Amino acid sequence: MATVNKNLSVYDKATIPNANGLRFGIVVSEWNSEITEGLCSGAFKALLDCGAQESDIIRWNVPGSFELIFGSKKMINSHKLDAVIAIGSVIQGETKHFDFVCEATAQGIKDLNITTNVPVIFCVLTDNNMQQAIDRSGGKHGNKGTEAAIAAIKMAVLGS
Ligand code: INI
Repeated sequence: MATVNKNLSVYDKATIPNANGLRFGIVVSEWNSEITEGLCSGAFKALLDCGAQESDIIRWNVPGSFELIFGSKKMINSHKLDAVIAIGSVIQGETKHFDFVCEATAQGIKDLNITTNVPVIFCVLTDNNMQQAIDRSGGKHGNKGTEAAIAAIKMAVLGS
């Protein structure tokens, strides 16, 4: 597995574009909120650390990961943004629900990247159990929210 013994949130600031003046949206799913709050906090801190202003970051909550698609679309249509980070945590249960939510959310966010002019970063953990989610939202494998923020900055300035 790619993340074994790997901390995902280490970045070299010298290689990241300055985010001062860029505007970001963060859409956060309320499902497994102890995980999504950790991811959001990692993303927020990394954006600020790379130069973004707190007043240039908008956060909205949505009920579940499936709603990240509409939430991100509506945010793009109502604010002038350079990138959006969609944050969710889906954890495998006993039924096929996990597969449908993961598939639809990934496809929906992919569709937004094709149809709108604002990059939407996929920061949705899809884990087999809660421990895997804890390990990736500020635990032993770092914080995928941090990684998403760096991706958002890079995509916001792509081609400029
Ligand atoms: N949504 C999640 O974000 N994570 C989950 O683990 C989850 N599970 O397990 O069901 C989940 N379901 C809700 C789904 O995202 C929608 O909110 C719901 O289907 C209403 O559209």
